[in-house]
Amino acid sequence: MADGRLVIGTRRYSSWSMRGWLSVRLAGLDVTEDVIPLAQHDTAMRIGAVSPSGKVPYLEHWNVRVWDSLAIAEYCAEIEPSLWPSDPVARGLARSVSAEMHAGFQGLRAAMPMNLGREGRSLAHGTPDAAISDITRIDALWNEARDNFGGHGSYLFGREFGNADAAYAPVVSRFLSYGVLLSPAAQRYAEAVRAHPLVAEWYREAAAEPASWTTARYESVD
Ligand SMILES: N[C@@H](CCC(=O)N[C@@H](CS)C(=O)NCC(=O)O)C(=O)O
Repeated sequence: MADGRLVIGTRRYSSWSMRGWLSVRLAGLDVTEDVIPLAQHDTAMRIGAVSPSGKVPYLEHWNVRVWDSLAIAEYCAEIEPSLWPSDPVARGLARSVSAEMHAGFQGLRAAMPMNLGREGRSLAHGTPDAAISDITRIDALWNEARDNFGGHGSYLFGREFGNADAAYAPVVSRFLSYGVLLSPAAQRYAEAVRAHPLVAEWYREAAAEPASWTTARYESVD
């Protein structure tokens, strides 16, 4: 019997679920995974029945209830501290860039929603300024983390894929599917994240979701 459950939304679309799932899997929690398809007639009712915020991801582990991807990341790091870098300066940056993702980049998120089933996307009316400035900032912060703490590893803080990489994995998917032009180091980082076994597993499971879970709300955007 599992130690709890993780409730997530449609893998194809749910960037917040992807972040929470990555942290949970990296921490090795033994939980079942319940998927609630997004944008269906009963989605709000089904999520509301389990998650106090009315949003996914939502985690129950032993007798602990945690919702919101950043809270889940912190909870997972209590169990597996290596999800944050051990060096306090690196850890400060890892927490900050994760919080920056969690609280911001609305321009990018609005212009380029995650859809793991669509590659080679383009924006019919060009990339809005707000998205361009988010892309510029993300490229810079990835380079700052990698230049200072990446060492010989492929990830933001070295060889281990941690909570900060989980926070940016859905951003990577947007950059790759829209063909966003990045600095060479940021492009290499994006490709390393996409190739990580857990990210690849999430993509595979997204591709295996029932066709009936696709919805015009997410498919009709550029
Ligand atoms: N700040 C939250 C955001 C969670 C969120 O917005 N989740 C979306 C799915 S990606 C959701 O549950 N939406 C409710 C719905 O679609 O009915 C987090 O970090 O977990």
